[in-house]
Amino acid sequence: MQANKRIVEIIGFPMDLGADRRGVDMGPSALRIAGIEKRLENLGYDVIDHGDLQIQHRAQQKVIDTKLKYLDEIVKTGEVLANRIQGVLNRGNFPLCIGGDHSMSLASIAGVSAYCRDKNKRLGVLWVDAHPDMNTDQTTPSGNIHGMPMAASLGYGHDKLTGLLGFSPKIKAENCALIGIRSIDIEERKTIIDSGLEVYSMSKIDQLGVYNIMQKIIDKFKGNVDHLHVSFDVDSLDPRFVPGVGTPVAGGLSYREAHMIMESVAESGMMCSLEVAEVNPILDVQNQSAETAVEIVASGMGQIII
Ligand code: HAR
Ligand code: MN
Ligand code: MN
Ligand code: MN
Repeated sequence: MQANKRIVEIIGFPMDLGADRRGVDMGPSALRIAGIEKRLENLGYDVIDHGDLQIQHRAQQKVIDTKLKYLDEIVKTGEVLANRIQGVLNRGNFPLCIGGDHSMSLASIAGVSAYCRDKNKRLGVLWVDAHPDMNTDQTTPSGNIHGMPMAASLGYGHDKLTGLLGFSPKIKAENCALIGIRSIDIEERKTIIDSGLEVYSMSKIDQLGVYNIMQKIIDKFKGNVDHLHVSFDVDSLDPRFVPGVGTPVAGGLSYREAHMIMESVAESGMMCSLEVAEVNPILDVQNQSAETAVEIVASGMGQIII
C-alpha cells in the first residue's frame, strides 16, 4: 500500500447480468453488512462509500445475443464504472469495487488501464479465481459474460467488450498472473495458450505452495509493473469456506492460502486498486462468504502489516 493511497473509495457494482445464478447483485450489500467499511477504518484508512451504481434489472432487459447475454447493459454500465474508477485514481485515492458478478472486471480493468495510460504507468493484474474467465463469444459454453473479462481485457472477443473506453488491449499477458485456477473450458484453453498467460492452477499450488508462487509473481511484477490491480473472485476459495458463489468448484484455496495470497500482495506494497466479485448471498450461509471476503480484503490492505 502506497503512502499516498490512504483514502479508499468503495464503489458497489450490483451486476448480475453476466451470470446465470441469480442473487449476485446483492453481493455489495452483503459485503457492507459484513462490515467492510469499518474493517478498513480499523486499519487506518479513511473510507468513502459511494453506494451502488445503477444497473437495470433482468426484468427490464432482453437477451438479444445468446452468446453475449445482456451485452448492451453490461457495456453501458461498465463504461460508467470505468470512468468512476479513473476518477478515484486521478484523485490519488484507492478504488475498491465490490460486485456483483465478474463481468465487472471488464470495466474496472478498463478504468485502471485508462488511468495508467494517461500517467504512463505500466499496469499489472493479479487474477485470483477458480476460472480464468478467458472465454470469447466464439468459445463460451454459456453465453455468460462473467466468463469473458480476462479475455476481453487482453483484446480477445467481441469488439464491444474489448473496445470499452475506445482502446484495446487493456493489459499485456506478460504483466498478468492467474492463481487458484481449476476450471477451464476446452476451447478457452486454446485462448490461454495463445495468449501466453501465466496460470498458477490449484495443482501448481499443491506442488509449489502459495507462498513460493506469490514470491515469484511479485518478483516479476516488481521489475515490470507500476500499478498492480487485484481482481479477487471469491469462488477461488474452496466452497467449504465460501458457499455463497454461483459457480462453485471443489478443490479450491484453503482459508489460509487465500490469506497468504493477499498478505503477499500487501507485503509487496504494489496494489493500487482492488475488486471483489461473485459473492452471492442467496446461496450463502448466514453471510459467511461475505464475511470471509471482507477478511481477505483486510489482509490485502495490510492487516498483518499496519
Ligand atoms: N467458464 C464458464 C463460462 O464461461 C464459467 C464462467 C465462470 N464463472 C465465474 N467466473 N464465476 O469466474 O461460462
Ligand atoms: Mn465511515
Ligand atoms: Mn471470475
Ligand atoms: Mn470464478
